Amino acid sequence: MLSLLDERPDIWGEIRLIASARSAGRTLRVRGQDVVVQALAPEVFDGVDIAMFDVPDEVSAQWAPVAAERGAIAVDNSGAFRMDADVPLIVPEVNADALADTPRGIIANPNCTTLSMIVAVGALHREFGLESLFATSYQAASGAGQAGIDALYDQLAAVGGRRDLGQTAGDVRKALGEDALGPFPAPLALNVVPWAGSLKDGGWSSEELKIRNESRKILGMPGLRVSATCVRVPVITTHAVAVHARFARPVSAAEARAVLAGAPGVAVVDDPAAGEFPTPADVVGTDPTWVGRIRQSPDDPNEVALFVCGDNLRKGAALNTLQIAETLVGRGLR
Ligand code: 2RA
Repeated sequence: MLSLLDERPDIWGEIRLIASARSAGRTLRVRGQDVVVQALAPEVFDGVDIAMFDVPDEVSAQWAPVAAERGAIAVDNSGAFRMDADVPLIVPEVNADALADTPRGIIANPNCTTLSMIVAVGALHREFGLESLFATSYQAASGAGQAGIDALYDQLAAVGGRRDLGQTAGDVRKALGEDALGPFPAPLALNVVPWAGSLKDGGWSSEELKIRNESRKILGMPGLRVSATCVRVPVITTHAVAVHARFARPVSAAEARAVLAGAPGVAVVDDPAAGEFPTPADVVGTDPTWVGRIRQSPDDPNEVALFVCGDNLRKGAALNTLQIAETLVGRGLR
């Protein structure tokens, strides 16, 4: 968030940094200025136009309403308010108009996996009319926080150079030891893990239901047919999603490619003959939603398949939060 603030357009007057009492008093540099971190308290929101929250759900649930009561619009990156009917869930490239209605003074930022694909899906929906969405995610370790990053680096260090591993059932798990799994339910090094989030009804993971529910809300399609499978892969940062989208009419690969190439926030890299398509390692640290492998289904002319990559810490989190703030200001809503 702080490094993106340095890069983004200057819509800011005073910037206040607010954190728990533990971090209060530290000095951080923002937009070329030293700013002393203040401890979270109701008064720190007095006079604030936009309060961007990047904290656990329970902290947002308690404090975003306080910021709103004190006159700020809270842009919240947690899951606390995303599905509340009176809180808009915003991706500026897709549904910025929903910013006009913020009855609680709170705006929610979607989950990073939804954000990694929804700009591309939204652009195609605008043009062709989405009917159903099937998605399989390939999620980076940083989606599980610093503990996820640390676990993956440690596991990679432990298996590095071990040419004996990955050949017998359970050998990687045994070599690492159960304590090395970190926040993941199985080894991530030399592996993929079909799990992210917590267990919900019917065997779905919370992450899979977030993709479904959030996509429906952002696109304004409460009955949209959505099915997702979320998988963790040994990548540090940048989520990838294989998307199969069915539209109201036949859509050729060329038509889909042209729409995506012209869509704000989307970058198309799609030349498989030359080995060119987006991969997390090639796009991490960048802002766009990267799209490649655009194909029309051979069995259903209305269905398009694509492979999407988005940096889960930038567009998937801090960047979208900042874009919401910039859009509020750009539209004169703040
Ligand atoms: C994950 N999307 O990747 C989650 C983080 N919010 O685990």
